Amino acid sequence: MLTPKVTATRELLSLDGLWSFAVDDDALHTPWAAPLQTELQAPVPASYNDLFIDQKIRDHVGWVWYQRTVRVPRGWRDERVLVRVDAATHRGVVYVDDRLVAEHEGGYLPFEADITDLVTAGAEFRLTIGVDNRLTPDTIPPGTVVTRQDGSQAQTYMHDFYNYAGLHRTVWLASRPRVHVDDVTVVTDIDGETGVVDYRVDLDGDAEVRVRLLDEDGRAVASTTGAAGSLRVEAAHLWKPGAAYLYSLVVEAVDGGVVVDEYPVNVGIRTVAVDGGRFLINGEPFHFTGFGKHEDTAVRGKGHDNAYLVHDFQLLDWIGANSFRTSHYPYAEEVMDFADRHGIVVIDETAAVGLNKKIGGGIADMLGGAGDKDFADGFGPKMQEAHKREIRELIARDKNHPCVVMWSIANEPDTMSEGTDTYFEPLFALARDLDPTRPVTFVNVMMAPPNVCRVSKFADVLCLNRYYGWYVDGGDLATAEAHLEQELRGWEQMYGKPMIMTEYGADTIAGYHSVWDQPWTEEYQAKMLDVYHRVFDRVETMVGEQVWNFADFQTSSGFFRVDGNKKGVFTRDRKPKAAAHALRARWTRIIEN
Ligand code: GCB
Repeated sequence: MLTPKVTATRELLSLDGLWSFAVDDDALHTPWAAPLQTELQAPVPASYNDLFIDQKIRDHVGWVWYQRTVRVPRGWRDERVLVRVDAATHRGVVYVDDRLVAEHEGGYLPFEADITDLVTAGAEFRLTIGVDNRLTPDTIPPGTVVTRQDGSQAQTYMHDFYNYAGLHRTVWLASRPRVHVDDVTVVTDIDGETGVVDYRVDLDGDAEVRVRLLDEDGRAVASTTGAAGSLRVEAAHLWKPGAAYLYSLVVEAVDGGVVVDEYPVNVGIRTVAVDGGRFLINGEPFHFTGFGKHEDTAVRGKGHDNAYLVHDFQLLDWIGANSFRTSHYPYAEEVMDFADRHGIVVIDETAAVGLNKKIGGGIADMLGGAGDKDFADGFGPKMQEAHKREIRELIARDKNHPCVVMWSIANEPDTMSEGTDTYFEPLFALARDLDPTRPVTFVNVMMAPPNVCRVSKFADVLCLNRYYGWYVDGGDLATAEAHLEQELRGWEQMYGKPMIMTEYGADTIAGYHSVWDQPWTEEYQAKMLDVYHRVFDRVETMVGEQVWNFADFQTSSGFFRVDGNKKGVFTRDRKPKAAAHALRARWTRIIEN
């Protein structure tokens, strides 16, 4: 499914703004059938949880409803009309007047419906979107709805971020020609000084395909015809980390000499490869610096916000981060486009987080936490189906982004237990089948060291989350350093694959200080990261370091989280803690070399 765009043949209307909003309760029967009876309005995009001073809304389990009227532009008489929802977390249904037009599961990926036959150019219709925030043992991510003493329902889950819900990204009304470009796939290669751009176009309807590749000045540097082919660009500008260059592949569907559809795709010419213990971009060893992030800000929760997008990337640049991981779900397409444009490297992760009944709220089960101990259906065929769908939809959405250098199919799943290898093997195969050009990985949990993990053998790159000096050896940095080095050497010896530390960090209260090795202080966070860096510098196959986390973020409540997770190097409102300055000194040195 192509991202909606305005082109010579396509128009687009953002439906963002204030919508009528209601929480589903017994009184609300068919909320789509009539104007929503409610006093509330909610902004799109935003999570609804933190908007209202109402605990019931914040903790609501189940459906909520968004509604507005939409007028179809009068000029769209001869066009197909689509509604596109960039994200409905975690399940969405769309009604045009009283007709159901789309249903979708998976809270972080888009879906659309062709509503041409139900609407009239120039006229209004009622658009109602239902969003269900429930997670079950079969969903990705998984969770369990439990019934409290008073009979009300509560959502529990194993992952360590708040279960924000709602319409987190833009809702679009889009026009599309009847005969149109349905999909475009681009794969690039480098042949000496020449850039190679292989493309494939899927059309809906009969037409000829014409493509031309424009450089950043809009000059055509190559062109050809046909639904699939290869373009060669002499003296190509490569897409490089920190120095992006984007060509535009303009695809045209031509019928009887008339361009009936036009669709452009940004193309960064670059290669990605794993070679022994090295990770190569354009044939050169690449060392990842950066973070695991979250889509998370005060009040709007997981709602996409372009101001934070720009500011976060400014901070990444300032601190010397050349990469991030979309922990723990696919991010808004605006983020991916921005990373393409600004040369930031992305490890693109599915929403498969918390597939681990030995973890509660991100923490090993020994601490109690919110973990669901009866997660008996975990790793069943239903979950595997959902997991496959997440991989398919993620790769379909993001396959053309040069910033994406690797797929991460899960974060910290149980890979210790019997059967987890048979669960994961087909998922790796699927990802490789869908995209043979990028390495595929998953993120390994501390409970599954090299001799225990049953799944690392399938990964092209070892991505490890480690908390020596925090959950283990807390406050004892000397022992943490020894344990960390011992484990990394174990991985190196057993696999020899490139390794990235995809999480390491310490909860830190901004403004809390000590001259001692005192967990939660700014000094301790900086010192602990230093310990890791010393070890990384001694281990040859370490090809990356992504601190947990870019910024403080909200989690479910519990005695182990004080207003959320405080492992941010920046506060939730993006103020630097002391560690930010230390990281900046190290990373600017690394990326300049
Ligand atoms: C992890 C998880 C991450 C948590 C983090 C923590 O291993 O991957 O989601 O937030 O630990 O801070 O505990």
